[in-house]
Amino acid sequence: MSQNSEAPTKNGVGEATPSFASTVPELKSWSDSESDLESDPGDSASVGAEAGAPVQQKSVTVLLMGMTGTGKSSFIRLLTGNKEIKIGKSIEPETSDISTYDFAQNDELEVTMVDTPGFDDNRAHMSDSKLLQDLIEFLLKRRNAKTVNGLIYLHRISDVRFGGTATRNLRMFSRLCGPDAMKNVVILTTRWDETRRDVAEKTETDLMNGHFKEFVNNGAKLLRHDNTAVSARNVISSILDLPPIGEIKVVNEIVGGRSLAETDAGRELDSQLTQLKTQHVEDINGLRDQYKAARLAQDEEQQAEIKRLRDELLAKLEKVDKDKKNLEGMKEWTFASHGAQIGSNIPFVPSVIGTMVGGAVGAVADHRARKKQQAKLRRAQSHRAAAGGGVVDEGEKETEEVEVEQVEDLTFKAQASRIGANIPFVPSVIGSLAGEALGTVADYRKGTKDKAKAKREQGQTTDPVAWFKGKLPL
Ligand SMILES: Nc1nc2c(ncn2[C@@H]2O[C@H](COP(=O)(O)OP(=O)(O)OP(=O)(O)O)[C@@H](O)[C@H]2O)c(=O)[nH]1
Ligand SMILES: [Mg+2]
Repeated sequence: MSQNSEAPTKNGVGEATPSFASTVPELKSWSDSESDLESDPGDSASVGAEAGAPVQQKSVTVLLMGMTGTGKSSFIRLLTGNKEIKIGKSIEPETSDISTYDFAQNDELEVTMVDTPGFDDNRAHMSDSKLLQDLIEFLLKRRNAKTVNGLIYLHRISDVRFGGTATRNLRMFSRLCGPDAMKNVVILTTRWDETRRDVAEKTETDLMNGHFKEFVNNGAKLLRHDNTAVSARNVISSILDLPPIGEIKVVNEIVGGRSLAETDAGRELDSQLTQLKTQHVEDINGLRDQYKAARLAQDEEQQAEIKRLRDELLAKLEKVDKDKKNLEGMKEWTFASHGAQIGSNIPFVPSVIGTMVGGAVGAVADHRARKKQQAKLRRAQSHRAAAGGGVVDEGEKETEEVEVEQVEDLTFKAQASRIGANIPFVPSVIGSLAGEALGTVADYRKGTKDKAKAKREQGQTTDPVAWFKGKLPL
């Protein structure tokens, strides 16, 4: 039996479920909590089955977070068997992008695991503000399409002290998720395989009464992982039964109109970066006193070492300073300016209209891209003509001509009508007509603009007052 299977599973009220139970995915968990009596997702699913309602989610998404080196990528590799997932060989951070990995739990259920890098100011090529932005953009992109069902926060049980970076990551995680998501959180302690059992258990108790207390009190589970596939699968099984979270706090904040910098997570990061800056300045100043002492003692080796440390700290200070400025710039990063293009919906607007507006935005982009493509094709044609040569391949020429034709045919009217016809819940004829009407107006206005432009280019005036003046004698 794996170590994880012997682990007590702590739920929101701090009860321990029997260890064996957690190894059997089919078993429903037992608890004395009244809320369990009111709603049992397992039971309602089976009632739904009888009534012909959808019985099971087809897709489940699990997001992993935690400090670098805690074993996020290793965990996903164990689950998926994907050998291409890179895991760290040194203390240097390994993962630098957010990546997803899919695997089939069974015939009816696909699980998407999301691997993320940890927040770490020592990371050379990536900043924490960029990571926050990436996380938010990632969550917005998947908004509604694939709701997050579970969040796993990893921590090494072998760490004798809860260091600064661990604290920073845990605080960021807490601010990103918010208390409401905690029922879907698993705090996973790793490296049980390499830690003395009594020491690990003592650390676990300390964590439960200290750093993880707020999480457990809000409903998070505390589980153990011993680096085996069985243990990883048990953890995932405990998440699959959970109902989807909806949106986690940071997404709601952004969609509700806050800028990225003004979300709780953004503010937390700002205060962390300010703290780091102060710390680096203090450390550099402390080194200055040591340097003076080394000079008095004429200890050249010591002087050189202190200078090296100072340069290292200066580089860190510069990086943090840059990161802080970058985060300040994200006061401009709002759902309206960025999120709407990333996410599928617009805040407070019914999804039908949101989809239409989204479609229209997409169609304009599409239109521009096609215009560019048209110009490119034309340039290529005129170059060939200037070079005196035609298109060698007749088939290619034909394709090219069809492409130009398609591009030219792409009026707003045609596009709007196409979008209108696809509005959900609106009969396609009506949607198509409404879209066509809007598109016709847009085309008319565009046509007028184009004519005015052509006249301007020929030196003719389009200003009615000037035109009138031009008609006056003298
Ligand atoms: N013994 C033991 N080693 C582990 C465990 N989990 C991870 N490791 C090792 O810890 C190191 C870091 O693991 P990763 O999976 O790369 O950690 P990560 O959280 O993805 O780290 P970043 O990508 O840098 O954020 C690797 O050498 C793993 O082999 C575990 O449960 N037990
Ligand atoms: Mg990793």
